[in-house]
Amino acid sequence: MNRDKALQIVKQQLTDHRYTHTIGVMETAIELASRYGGDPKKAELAAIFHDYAKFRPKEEMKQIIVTQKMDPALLLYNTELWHAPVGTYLVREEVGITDEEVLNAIKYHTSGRPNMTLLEKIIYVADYIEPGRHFPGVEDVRELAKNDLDSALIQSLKNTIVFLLKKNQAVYPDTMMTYNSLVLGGK
Ligand code: DGI
Ligand code: FE
Ligand code: FE
Ligand code: FE
Repeated sequence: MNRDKALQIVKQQLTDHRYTHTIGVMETAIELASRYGGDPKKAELAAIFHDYAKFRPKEEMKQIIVTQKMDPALLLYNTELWHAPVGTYLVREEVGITDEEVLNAIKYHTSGRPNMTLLEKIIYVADYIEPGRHFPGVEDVRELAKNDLDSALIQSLKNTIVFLLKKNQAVYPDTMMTYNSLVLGGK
């Protein structure tokens, strides 16, 4: 699918603000792909659709998690986690994307997972550092991403975990496992 067609499809699913974020993730992901030897076309496609399900009703997302037999623990944690795996399902069903690498990059863009592929890391980090992001610590991650994608990934996971802890929120186990596996050198 070409970029214009993909953007036209995703625009209908998003607010203007989230669409602008998506463009930022797309441009950043392509840049990271060229820097780290990733596939720029897959990075483009995964970035465009990464937040496809962001504004689906919670009830619909819950239904999909249950009927598609996704991790039931998702239902216990922050609902913000749901749009990533649900997005993968909807992008396959509604848009017809079948590339497993692209689908996995969408699926793991919020939580990460141990042993992430290069494409998954690119989308995770691009989502965190795209130019529209302004949270504390983002500039450090932008600097790290210029030289070392894994360091950028660890730092963004760490920031997210600390952010959740400060708000007294639970941390989804995959997020913790991703962080641990990177720190322990599993990559
Ligand atoms: O969809 P975006 O806002 O572009 O970004 P995202 O998909 O990375 O969503 C991250 C949000 O999810 C962030 O505000 C924190 C929240 N969240 C809640 N629980 C967890 C979590 N993020 C991670 N990584 N792990 C959690 O356990
Ligand atoms: Fe997201
Ligand atoms: Fe993210
Ligand atoms: Fe996003």
